[in-house]
Amino acid sequence: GRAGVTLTAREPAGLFHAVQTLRQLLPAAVERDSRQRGPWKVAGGTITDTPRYAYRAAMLDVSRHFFTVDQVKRYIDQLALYKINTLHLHLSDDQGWRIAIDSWPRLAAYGGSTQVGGGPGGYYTKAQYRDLVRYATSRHLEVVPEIDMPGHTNAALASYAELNCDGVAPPLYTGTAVGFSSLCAPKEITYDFVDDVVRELAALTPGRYLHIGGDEAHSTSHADYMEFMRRTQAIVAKYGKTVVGWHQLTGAEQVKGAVAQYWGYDATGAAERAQVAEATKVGTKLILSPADRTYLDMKYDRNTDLGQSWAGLVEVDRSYDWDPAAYLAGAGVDPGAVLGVEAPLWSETLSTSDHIERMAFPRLPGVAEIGWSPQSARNWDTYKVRLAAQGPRLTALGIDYYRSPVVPWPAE
Ligand code: NGO
Repeated sequence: GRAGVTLTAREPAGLFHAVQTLRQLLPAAVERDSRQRGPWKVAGGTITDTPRYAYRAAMLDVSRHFFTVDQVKRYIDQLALYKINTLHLHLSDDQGWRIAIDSWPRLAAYGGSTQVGGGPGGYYTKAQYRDLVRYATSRHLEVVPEIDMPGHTNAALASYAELNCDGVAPPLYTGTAVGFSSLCAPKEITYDFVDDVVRELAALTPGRYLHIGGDEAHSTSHADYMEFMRRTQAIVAKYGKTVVGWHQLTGAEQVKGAVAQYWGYDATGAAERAQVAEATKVGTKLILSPADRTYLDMKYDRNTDLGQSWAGLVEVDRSYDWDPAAYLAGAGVDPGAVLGVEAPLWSETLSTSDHIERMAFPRLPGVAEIGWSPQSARNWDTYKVRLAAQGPRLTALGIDYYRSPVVPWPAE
């Protein structure tokens, strides 16, 4: 009406998301953190809105470089503004173990003591982690914790000699190579370790999902990988969580209800795509994170100072202009198998909030729209105009976004 705005929703999350829409209808100055002059008018009308996908996520790699609770909260606020409802935290990798585990205290105390480049690293105490989860929950984001296994485990292997097949702990690692580490699948203590870690992590997790990684296990034999993934999935199920794994999980038998996160790109071979499609036939669902579209750590163009380019250069239009329902249709994936989309941000080259924001913005709002809007309401030519209008809002929020030349930004 003339005097106010009425918001209604079926669930609290809907009201929260309606408020985010209302924020975007107000002038950009509302986003400043100092008092602004009114009056603030909102155009009259009715908006009926509902998301295309239930799973609309962003991932932050806090292992390669550690990010503090406050830095993660800052990112959560930015994600919530665009109705992202899931935060996947990549909590362990070769370079650092970032979550306190009481039964294996050296994981965080020693395994979390450094990061890429050799800086001091860090980890979350359980109290800090619970605070982070509470903060995310208050903004209607579900936290999906990931412990990447059996590869990407040098930080754990360095912390406990007995986890290594040869019983010798390797040194901590601060480089950026992948594929050189593996838990020891034939050793029984490996599953005591996995059970303890999963039990403690599940107890910290009100959400449904627990991500077990499973990518790039180049130092694990195929037989060992099969056995390790079989037993580890059973442990996750025992503690009441739904398994998520990178799509290499589809090379092993999947527990009922498992979710695979596809991170292939244009050069991914037909056999690999077919294996993922095959998995969906037995009920495995998919999260789509194609690296040449949604990887926020890919450089925008040749001149981007941060990031990597192994999946190509990912300008803002390329990142926006694809349809999750069609993406793997050629390989035989039914659109109904797709739970949603996720934009991962890997941190080999990123160590500050400014770095996060220059890579996430303005591509993140595009992934958020892919997750939210029906395909029929989406096209780059109209989107780029709407995205341009976000520029002053990002500025008001203090977000140092990439001024992509393909977006018609207004003069600020
Ligand atoms: C890959 C790899 C990660 C890297 C990332 C960098 C996955 C799932 N495993 O994505 O370890 O950090 O690329 O872009």
